[in-house]
Amino acid sequence: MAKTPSKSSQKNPKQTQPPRTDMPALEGDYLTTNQGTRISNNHDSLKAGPRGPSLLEDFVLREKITSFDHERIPERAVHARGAGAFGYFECTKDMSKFTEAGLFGKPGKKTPVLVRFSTVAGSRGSADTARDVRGFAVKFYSDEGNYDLVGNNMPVFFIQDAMKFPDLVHAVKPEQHNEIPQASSAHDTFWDFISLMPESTHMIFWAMSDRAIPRSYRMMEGFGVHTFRFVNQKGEGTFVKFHWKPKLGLHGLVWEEAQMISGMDPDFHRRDLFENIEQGNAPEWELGVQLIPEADEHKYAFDLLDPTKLVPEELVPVTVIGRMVLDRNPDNYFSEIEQAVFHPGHLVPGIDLTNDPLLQGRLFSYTDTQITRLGGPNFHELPVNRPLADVNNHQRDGFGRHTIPKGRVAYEPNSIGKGCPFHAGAKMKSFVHFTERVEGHKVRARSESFGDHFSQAKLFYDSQSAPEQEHIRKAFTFELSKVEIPAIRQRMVETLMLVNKELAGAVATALNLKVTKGTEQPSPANPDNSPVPPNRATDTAIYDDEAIQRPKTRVPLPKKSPALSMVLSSEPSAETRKVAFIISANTPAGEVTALKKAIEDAGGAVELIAPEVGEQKMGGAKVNVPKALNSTPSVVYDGVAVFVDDKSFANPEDLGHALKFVAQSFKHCKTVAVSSISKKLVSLATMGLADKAAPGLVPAGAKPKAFVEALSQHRHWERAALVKSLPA
Ligand code: HDD
Repeated sequence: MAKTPSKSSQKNPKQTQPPRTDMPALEGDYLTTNQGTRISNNHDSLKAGPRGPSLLEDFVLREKITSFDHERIPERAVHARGAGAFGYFECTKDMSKFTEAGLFGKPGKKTPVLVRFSTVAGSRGSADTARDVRGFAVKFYSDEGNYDLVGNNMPVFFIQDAMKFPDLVHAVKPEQHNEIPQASSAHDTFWDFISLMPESTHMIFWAMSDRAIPRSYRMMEGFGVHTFRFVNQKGEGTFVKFHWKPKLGLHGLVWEEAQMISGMDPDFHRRDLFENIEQGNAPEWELGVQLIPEADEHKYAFDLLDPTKLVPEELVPVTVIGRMVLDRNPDNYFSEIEQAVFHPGHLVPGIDLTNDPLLQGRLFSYTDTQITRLGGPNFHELPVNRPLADVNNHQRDGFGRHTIPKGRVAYEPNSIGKGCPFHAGAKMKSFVHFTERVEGHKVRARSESFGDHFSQAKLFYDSQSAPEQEHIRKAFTFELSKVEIPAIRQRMVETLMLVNKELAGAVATALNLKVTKGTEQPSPANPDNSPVPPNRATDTAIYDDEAIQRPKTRVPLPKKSPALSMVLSSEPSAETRKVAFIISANTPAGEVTALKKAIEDAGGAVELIAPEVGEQKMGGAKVNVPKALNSTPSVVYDGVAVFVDDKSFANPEDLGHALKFVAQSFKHCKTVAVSSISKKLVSLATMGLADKAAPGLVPAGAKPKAFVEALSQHRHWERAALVKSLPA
């Protein structure tokens, strides 16, 4: 009689954490070859005489060098640079009305996760703080199989159709003739492409905003980008958009700071994530969903299937359904992060796809790329990729197979294996695709409902606070000033005209260009007759499928959406903020102790910096100093307290370092505390600008609380106008 599979959970009862194949630390063990043969000498190759030639028969040397030669695997074609951590997702709201996915079914239910954050354009060794989109990929090791939510820290994308992805990536990657620049979009080919692709306009505004230079991975949002579908047990669908909201709020760096960090601490984001998890500051996000009934598919002024559009929270609120905590660092980056495989097609029952043409193309790309990257089809057997749910099928062989299938049967149907494994019927929590009715003409074309490329860019820009708008203007100016071909700069300014004339005018002036009127010209790519500048690639075929019944009046966009602004949507907090204390032998120790306590009580951290590291005197106290002035830049801190004067240093170079540290902190709008001895030094460093009261400048004698309050503001953007003339 055939064995019936159990109806209960598919989870392998033995495992509650992502599976691992641990190699313990090798203490007390003998060195061996890969065959287990003990090695007598790991320093010298086998030679014919101590000064003679090495011998080919040295299998120990050859095995070691062969292994080394093949250590690197191809880096990811995009998102090569990244950092990851493990943790858990906890469901906080019963979503079973909308989805049968077990991980969203019961409040309190915990599911292990792996998250990998990344930049997109740079190579694996590139700097963390490049201006770029950040990948935000989450693998849920759910009882019903692995579910991957492979998103970004921006809710929209550059292009509408996967057909353009290789072009986009080739345009942003280093230019092919000289392989320059690394991890930067500030070059001709990128802006050439963008200026010819009106559909990229919305996303380019996000990419020029501070979202593209996050302070920390722990302080960014994540988005699923596409519209997905929840499917419940009755087979009913609901459109869903996913949002990750960080507990620490949304914060960016100053662009100049980001560039400096690229040189001074290229691992800034990886280090920040790793250190905070080690210190017990487990970063946390809420998972929110926007739910849209199937019946409302055509309700809005934009198309839900268009990945260059978001659904404003004013139209559809975000409902929080869970929280994610990252509390464990990888033990080995290569095994657990470099070999991790994410895929938008790794789905579980209850979560399904839509016909977004960008998503559809992704479904092919992610498996395909792993075959090159991980050398074959068995990447799911690597420990970090293995599901907790049982894997039972007749797939066999291939490079790097770990599983040892037993018995005679590798086919279905079979009788020799008692018919096992069986098909899982719909009631057995199997994946059943949402039964969407699909019909249409076979066309290589785009829906006319994808045609408005500017309204949401305008909404995004209009929703920003004044300093954020200024940062966007400066980012456009910076990037375009690196573009060598004048026609590209001109085309981009014309695009900006279609979003905001003032912004376009300011960028044009900064680039010494003339503002044209943004030629208003109807185009097939713009059925709504939104203005399109000339010289565009307007050869996208638009197909208006009359069978689609769209209501005559559709819900318009709001005028503003505060949720799109980082400044307007974040609460002040000093939690996990890092403050530098510059100290020396003549530092007033009492002031240090009081401020340190206040910062730590608020959840922040303090690091002492002095001319020398190690144990030393600070005022009357003895302290251990972890960081030296000559090797520690201001840009990796959120604020500074200056407990030194211009006479504190025996070596004039150290005075130079201290002056630079304070000047940069002040210029980058950070909180700066003056102590009873540092007024003159701070004045010298800031060219007298700090002599008067300034936002975020905490004067000598102020209560420690005042510093903490200022620190929790993140940056004091109001100071930007004052510090323009300070050199960096
Ligand atoms: Fe992609 C990796 C996110 C469009 C093809 N993508 C990759 C990663 C993230 C995203 C976070 C890194 C995952 C990791 O950490 O390992 N990609 C996105 C988002 C997109 C998007 C949010 C649009 C909404 N991607 C996209 C398209 C294609 C790809 C349209 C191709 C048609 N993406 C890939 C890839 C990568 C990848 C080449 C490189 C390495 C990998 O997959 O595993 O297949």
